[in-house]
Amino acid sequence: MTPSSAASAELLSVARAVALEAGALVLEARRGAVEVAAAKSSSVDVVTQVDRDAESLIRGRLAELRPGDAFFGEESGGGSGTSGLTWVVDPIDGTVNFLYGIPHYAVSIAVVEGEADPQSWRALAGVVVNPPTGEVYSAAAGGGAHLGDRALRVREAVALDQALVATGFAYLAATRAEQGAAVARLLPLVRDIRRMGTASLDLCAVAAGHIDAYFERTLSPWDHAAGALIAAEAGAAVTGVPGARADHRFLLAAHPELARMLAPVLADATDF
Ligand code: LIP
Repeated sequence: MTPSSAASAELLSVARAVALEAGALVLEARRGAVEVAAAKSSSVDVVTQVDRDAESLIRGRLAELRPGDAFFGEESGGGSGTSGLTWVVDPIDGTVNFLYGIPHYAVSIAVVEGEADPQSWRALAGVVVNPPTGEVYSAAAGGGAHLGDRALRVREAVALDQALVATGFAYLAATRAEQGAAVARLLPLVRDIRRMGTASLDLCAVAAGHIDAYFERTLSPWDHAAGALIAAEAGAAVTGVPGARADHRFLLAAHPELARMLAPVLADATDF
């Protein structure tokens, strides 16, 4: 049974409290030396011990606060539950920014009804915390999107050649070559491109009106679960490949009118 708005508000409160705790751990760790603990899908897809420690804190606190819920995290994988709810967690989204000390990374925590499958889940609440800036983006389903206590709304739609568009690239060189070629085709058609390195914050930037659109391929569920809800609750259309929801194949977030203009251009540029 879908939780009530009061239950979603409670879930949001849990997500915010745990994200802030993890954010404090990450920020403190960044004051010292940070080293690569391991490489994952490629030599540049790295994880630090801080990623692992932050996810361990988040997983432990959620087990205390929400013992019947399932968990799905970037670093420690899945864990079953009995409640029908799943927490989808990226302990440090923008790990490479974190590793280099670029103050643009986030703790992203979402809770969904169902499994951690973007094609079937119903996002109930999401929080994205940027520890270096203290920004706390949040949304509950049907409750709007907020930065702190300020309500967020996407920018009004602009013409394609006025659109400031953010994107990101994969960790595999061959995929980056395709993505770079797609951006090269897109760049003369729009105002400009931004590549900021953190999907969840890119989605929050759409919600806050700091960019007109964001698209990316090869994202994982934990990259977009919270940010996509925040963007949607701020009035953005968040879409995937034609006929599907946003997932690893493709994600686009923008004002609905701009999304309608941009989707076919991106489909042509990215050959999906
Ligand atoms: C990152 C995403 C970003 C993408 C990066 C990377 P991570 O997630 O947030 O949008 O362009 O390549 O996937 O790996 O830092 O959690």
